[in-house]
Amino acid sequence: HYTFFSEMQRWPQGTKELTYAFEPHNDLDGVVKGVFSKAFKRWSKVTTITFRETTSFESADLKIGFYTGNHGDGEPFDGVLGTLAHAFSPTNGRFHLDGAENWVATGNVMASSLSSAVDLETVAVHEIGHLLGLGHSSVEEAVMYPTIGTRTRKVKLAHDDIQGIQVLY
Ligand code: TQI
Ligand code: ZN
Ligand code: ZN
Repeated sequence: HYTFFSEMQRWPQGTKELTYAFEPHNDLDGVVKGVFSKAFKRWSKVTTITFRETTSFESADLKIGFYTGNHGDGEPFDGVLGTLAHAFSPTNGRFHLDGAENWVATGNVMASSLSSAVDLETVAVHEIGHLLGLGHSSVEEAVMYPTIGTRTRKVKLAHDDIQGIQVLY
């Protein structure tokens, strides 16, 4: 069953659109940005919120960036595997990914020759759930389930994820 981050933290009632931006220094390519766009669409389909990319990192609601090791928020990344990413609860909006992971943005993570390959969209969908206010689910099929293997892809929202987010939005 789904849970909430804490005390039903959510974006303000009536929020119709949230903007997102990428850390300018990361210089991400279109393939990577496309993965985030697809991940956001999965949540906008089942809520009343839409997501729009902006180039203004400072003023965006959701701030996405890849960082390694200590990056200034007291939650350092740990290199390959372990922590893959973290997101803060509403309305902080920070979404950090561990730049040391072997990210696969093409969707064919199962075919990767690297045993440590991690599917970017899978992690993005999960972390966006946190950004919107969901905690972890006890339902194994849910994208908000707290563990996943490497070379695994789980990007489709389960009924449990949808039920949880629709309590909030
Ligand atoms: N990062 C954890 C996560 O997002 C951070 C975390 C640890 C956390 N404990 C928490 C967040 C308690 C909220 C509440 O869950 S992670 C997965 C999964 C991670 C894990 O790097 O371990 C995904 C990031 F579910 F697959 F294991 C993304 Cl998809
Ligand atoms: Zn961080
Ligand atoms: Zn999580």
